[in-house]
Amino acid sequence: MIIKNSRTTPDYNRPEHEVIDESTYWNRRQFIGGLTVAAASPYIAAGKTASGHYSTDEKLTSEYTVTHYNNFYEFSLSKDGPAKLAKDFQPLPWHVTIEGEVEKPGRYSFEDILKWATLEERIYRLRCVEAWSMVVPWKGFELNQLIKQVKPTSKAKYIEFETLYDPERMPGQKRGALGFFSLSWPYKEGLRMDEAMHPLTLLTTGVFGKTLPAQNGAPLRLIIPWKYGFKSIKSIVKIRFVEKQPLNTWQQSAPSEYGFYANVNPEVDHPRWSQATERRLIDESLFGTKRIDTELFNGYGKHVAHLYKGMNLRKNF
Ligand SMILES: Nc1nc2c(c(=O)[nH]1)N[C@H]1C(S)=C(S)[C@@H](COP(=O)(O)O)O[C@H]1N2
Ligand SMILES: [Mo]
Repeated sequence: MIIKNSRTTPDYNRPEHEVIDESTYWNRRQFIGGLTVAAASPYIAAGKTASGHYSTDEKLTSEYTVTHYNNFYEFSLSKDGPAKLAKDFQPLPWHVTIEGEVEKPGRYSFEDILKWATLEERIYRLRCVEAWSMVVPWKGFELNQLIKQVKPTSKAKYIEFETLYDPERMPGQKRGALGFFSLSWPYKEGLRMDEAMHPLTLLTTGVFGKTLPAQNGAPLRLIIPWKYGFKSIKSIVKIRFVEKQPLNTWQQSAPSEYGFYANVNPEVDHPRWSQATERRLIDESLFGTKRIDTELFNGYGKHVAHLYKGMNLRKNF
């Protein structure tokens, strides 16, 4: 894990009041949003929580940090590399191929997909397997909205996702080896169907009220907030409905270190470091950030623990 401090960046001295203003703004948006979703939400109907139960009101990570401290190996292995190397990446036009065990396969444009979507803002914690975390206001829609449109068959038990493979536009893909691992392209991820249908699972198109920057996975990326960040695959071009559990890129490259489930779990350490705590990144002062306790399922247990009832989480890491 390499931590870099971007002291040379012009936004480094971003005034504190801007951060506070943002967080107040988003919290207010969430409150209003919460009222509109209340009627449709089974959780609220059951009286479990008040408005905004999917979003956290924790202090947001700064927009600069969210968009300049990235993991996107298709561009670079460093944290500040993706923002620089993806600067001229033009995502549109964009198409997503939907195939496999599905009644309506096809090659859909980004605009086609957006027609199916009800976009909303969600403030989620993002916990990287490298033991840092952020609080991010995403804009997106529940993946289940897309799934319902394309109608999976009864054989569809899992979904496999793929990132764009285009080494001319994503220079990191020209590199085969990654440290002592070898990572093969395209980057792949997978979810079990019930995880994919869960209302917390978002396809996101924006962040901080703006269109998603290329370094954050434009134009369309997954966010699964109870799983380690590597599950949240960026710049998706393929969605395949399958019968068998897919092999995700990180599991393929280091199966003893990264599993299929990758649920955040403070009790199951990474073989090379502890997962009990995390560094919560708030602004560019990365070394000054607080270490906080990591929570099971990244704090989303009340929404998702039932998905893993009876499963050995140590074995299925
Ligand atoms: N295609 C692709 N998706 C990816 C990655 C990547 O390297 N390539 N990195 C993952 C990791 S490890 C994390 S922590 C998150 C980081 O998302 P962010 O840069 O928007 O914070 O993206 C995930 N999705
Ligand atoms: Mo990550």
